[in-house]
Amino acid sequence: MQPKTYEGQLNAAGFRFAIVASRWNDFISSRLLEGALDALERLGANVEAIEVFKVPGAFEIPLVALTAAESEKFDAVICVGTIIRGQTPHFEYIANEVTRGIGQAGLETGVPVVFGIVTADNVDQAIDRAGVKLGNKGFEAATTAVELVNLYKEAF
Ligand code: INI
Repeated sequence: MQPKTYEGQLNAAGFRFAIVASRWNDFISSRLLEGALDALERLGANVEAIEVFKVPGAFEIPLVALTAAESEKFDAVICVGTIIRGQTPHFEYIANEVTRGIGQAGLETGVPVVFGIVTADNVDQAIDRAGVKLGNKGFEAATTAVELVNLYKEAF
């Protein structure tokens, strides 16, 4: 049996993207933004079709992502940032809220809002996920966004 199956292509041409990027832990976060831009460029996005929104910390990402998704200016919103565990429960509060808020922005608007946030126990783990040992979460998030916009275009 071969049911009709949808799987988005990796072609960014003709689509518009917002990237919401936080500055906290900027030596890592800036690599995530570079990774996201690199993926979009490699997949054929036009630079004029990309807008970057920089915010202070990851906690500020969900509202800007929601507003960008509501604006009808973008086919997908890519969120990148870095949250590193400290000595206090602060990490859990921020990480939980950012994860929930990014998910909510997508569900409320019907626009793909993609999670490219590194949540790590320490700086080494974060660096590994920003282009060293374990890929680049920004690159992965942007690639996911491109796949999803193609899936939506084809399927719905
Ligand atoms: N913001 C981050 O993006 N990453 C962190 O690791 C972090 N820590 O550890 O505190 C962080 N805090 C700031 C927060 O996101 C807000 O910008 C701030 O609370 C103002 O709302």
